[in-house]
Amino acid sequence: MAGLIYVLNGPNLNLLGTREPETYGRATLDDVEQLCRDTAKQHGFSIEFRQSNHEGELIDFIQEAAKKQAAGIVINPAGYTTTSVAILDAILAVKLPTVEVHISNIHARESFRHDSMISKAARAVICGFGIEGYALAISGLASLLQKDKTGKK
Ligand code: CA2
Repeated sequence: MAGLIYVLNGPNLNLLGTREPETYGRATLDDVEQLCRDTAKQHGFSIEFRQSNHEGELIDFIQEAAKKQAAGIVINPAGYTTTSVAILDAILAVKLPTVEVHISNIHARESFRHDSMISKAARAVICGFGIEGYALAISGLASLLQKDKTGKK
């Protein structure tokens, strides 16, 4: 295995597939986890998949990722996207390559969803592809990590 990727999910994402299917689709968080595991495996990575409704717990997960020497992080910060200086600081502190993912196209929605704190520390941002965005984020992160390793652009 090339390494470990932490996939982190913020508040209310445990409700995926049970509410608001017009915005977030019908797949459950278990389906997202399976998709992430399958995608990571194709690239030789394993994943640690977590969800929390609590800001501090998400920060603990980010610090744990660094402690476990994870290769990188994929995070859907959900409702903490535009407000959490603390999650931004955690990502800046651990310096792990981080890809931010959103199921919906946040830029086509209410303006309060547009300005992400987390994007300031992310290597890349994906939104609007539904849960497929998680697979794209993992593939993209695997490619970034490979390029970092070989020094190629
Ligand atoms: O599109 C995304 O992935 C979001 O990060 C989802 C967040 C929202 O606050 C962001 O602006 C965009 C909300 C997550 C709530 O998840 C639910 C899932 C199913 C049903 C209800 C909420």
